[in-house]
Amino acid sequence: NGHENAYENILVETRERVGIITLNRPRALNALDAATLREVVSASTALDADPGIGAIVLTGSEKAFAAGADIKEMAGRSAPEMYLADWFAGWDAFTRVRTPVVAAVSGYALGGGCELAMMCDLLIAADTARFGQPEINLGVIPGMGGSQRLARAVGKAKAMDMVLTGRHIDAVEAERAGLVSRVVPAADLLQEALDVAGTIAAKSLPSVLAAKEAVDTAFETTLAQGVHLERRLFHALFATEDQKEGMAAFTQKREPRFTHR
Ligand code: CO8
Repeated sequence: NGHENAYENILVETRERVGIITLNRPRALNALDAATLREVVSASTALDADPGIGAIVLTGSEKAFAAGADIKEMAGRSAPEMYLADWFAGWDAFTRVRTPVVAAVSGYALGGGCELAMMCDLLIAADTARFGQPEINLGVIPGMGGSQRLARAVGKAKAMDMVLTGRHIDAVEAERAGLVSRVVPAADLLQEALDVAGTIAAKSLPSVLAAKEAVDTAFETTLAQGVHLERRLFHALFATEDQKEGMAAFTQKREPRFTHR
């Protein structure tokens, strides 16, 4: 189906309606350099445009989801160079993917790795996962949205703790703090993520996209505006055959057969 293109730093495959992107730069613990950014954006955008894909899984290796932005690539650059290149702005395209993305995190998710995981819609962690924003140890701060998304995900107290000290947290602490939705044994991580993605991909796609848009809006606007948008999206879904089918199936006590999936 055309998604298994020759990328250098990622692997892409599809299983039924689920696309899988695997960060694959083992010699640098999946550090996110500019080439990897381009490939993740290209692969996720292509999967997003494919109506045969209903959910995407983003994962790394057992040892590292990603150990950060590529420090060696940035180390020698000047402020004007960083500013003129608008370093990291390319990741914004990844956050515009409308198809739900499930991050499956094993091992290190540090710096840009933690930030990339937080750009996904749902985080599932292996019990080996370690999350951190260690940029403070490099004389900088998070640059891929970490200070903002971590504060929204875990609140000010723990975000300040992590961003100011560079301390890593383990999977248990990450789940307790609300950063991840589930923790599973490392050996079960990919299967769990594929099950979650498969469950989402089996729903009616318009309702899935609307649901993601509605929840994302909660982090961008006031309560009244968010509730208003939700209600309008809810009304609009009554224009789909799948709303008729879903509600008919409920009253007839059978499984729905959705058309838009
Ligand atoms: N960038 C580039 N290369 C990396 C990175 C990285 N973020 N992380 C690991 N690598 C490389 C190592 O340099 C090493 O390469 P080599 O074999 O050529 O020396 C290889 O991956 C394996 O790593 P280690 O030998 O260090 O493996 P360990 O198991 O001993 O340690 C750690 C694993 C603890 C994850 C360790 O690699 C580490 O601390 N990595 C860096 C973590 C970090 O600080 N991440 C934040 C990066 S900064 C960021 O994401 C936001 C932008 C901030 C701007 C910074 C500007 C300078």
